[in-house]
Amino acid sequence: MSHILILGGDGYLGWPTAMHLSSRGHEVTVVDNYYKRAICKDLHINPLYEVPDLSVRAKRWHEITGKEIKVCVSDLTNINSMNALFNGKCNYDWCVEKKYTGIPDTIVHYAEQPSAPYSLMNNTTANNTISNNLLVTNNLLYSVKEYSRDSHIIKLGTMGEYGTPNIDIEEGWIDIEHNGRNGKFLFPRQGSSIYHTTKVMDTDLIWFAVRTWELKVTDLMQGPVYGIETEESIIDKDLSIIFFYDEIFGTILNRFITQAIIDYPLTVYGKGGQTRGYLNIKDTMQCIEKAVINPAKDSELRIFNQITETFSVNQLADKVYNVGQQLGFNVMIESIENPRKEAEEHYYNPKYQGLLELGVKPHYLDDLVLEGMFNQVIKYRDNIKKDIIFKGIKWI
Ligand code: USQ
Repeated sequence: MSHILILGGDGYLGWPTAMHLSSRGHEVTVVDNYYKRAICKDLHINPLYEVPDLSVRAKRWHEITGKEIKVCVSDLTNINSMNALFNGKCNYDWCVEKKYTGIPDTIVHYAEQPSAPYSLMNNTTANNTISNNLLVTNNLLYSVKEYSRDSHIIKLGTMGEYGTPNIDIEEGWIDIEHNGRNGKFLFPRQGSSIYHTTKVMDTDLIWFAVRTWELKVTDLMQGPVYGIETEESIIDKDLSIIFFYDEIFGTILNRFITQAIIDYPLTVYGKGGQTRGYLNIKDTMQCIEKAVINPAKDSELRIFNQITETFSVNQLADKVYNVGQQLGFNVMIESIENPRKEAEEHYYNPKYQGLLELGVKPHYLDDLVLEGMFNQVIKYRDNIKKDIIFKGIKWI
């Protein structure tokens, strides 16, 4: 079993990943600076229900399972804070035994500002996104180079790094023949927001570190995630996943379900032909676990496309409409002017074999999954704030 650091352990994916890996016997430490909570406070964004801070959640996890998830609240844009995770100088905010667990075998890096709309609100939010995301990634690479070269870094990238090219999307790399010669290169990247562009720059930093310092990294190009529960989150209310439905932090399917419940027309941006690769949050858990137990090789930048199926916005809206109507909701669909700059009709054919070959068994999006989401979200109907669903943050 390994010792795993999860950077960004407070988020939509971080906390469920911590529980998932802890329940499988790994020794887990979560680190976060509550940056996303601070943005939410500033912008008056509420999740569907409040979730306790990491120390409370880790304590509850320990009470229920007897397992420990160590908690460290720390700003990793500061290199001393990052180094402290590797040199034993870290101050834990919660743990059973104040004993340093040693060099991590694996680091899961989620510690980034994840919202494309936030990154395009104004120059300050763009700069915040760039500085937070790139500094954390660069600091991590430096700390691993300094203290822990054998650790496996699992970095959360995004399918949005590729954009929507008019050719098939490979898993990270492409063979190019040019003027009679051949070479293998990172697949061309063209981020569709400042946020997505920071992910592209992360990939370049990582590739530099792999080539130069011989680190081993798995970069996961993940699509928009949906879902409200995992195997572990349902054990107790205090272990719930933080769930957003607002324009800034909510991903499309989570938003559509919430909108359908309160008779808010589903906000299809433009023509609705925008196609992306999606996955259930339960599959994010599986993908990370598979990457942990099957690490990249020394000096390898291994890239997987972390999706299980593709849908257009219109297809998602139709699915939510059909299931919502069957459940007695008055679901409406409205095409509104697209606040984003993106292709609304385009070719999209990504490959996503790698994680399936490692043994991930997808939970596909069927009516039962949608019904389950409706049944969960409706419990919090009275908490839903209409005014945060759509503000129309414009790309241009
Ligand atoms: N969309 C609508 N209506 C809405 C919300 C979204 O039509 O009310 C459309 C968007 O225009 C876009 C698609 O749905 O074409 C997906 O949007 P999204 O908000 O679910 O996802 P996105 O902004 O791309 O970002 C999310 C996560 C991000 C992650 C990314 C994966 O917030 O952290 O990296 O999904 S990907 O999209 O593959 O880059």
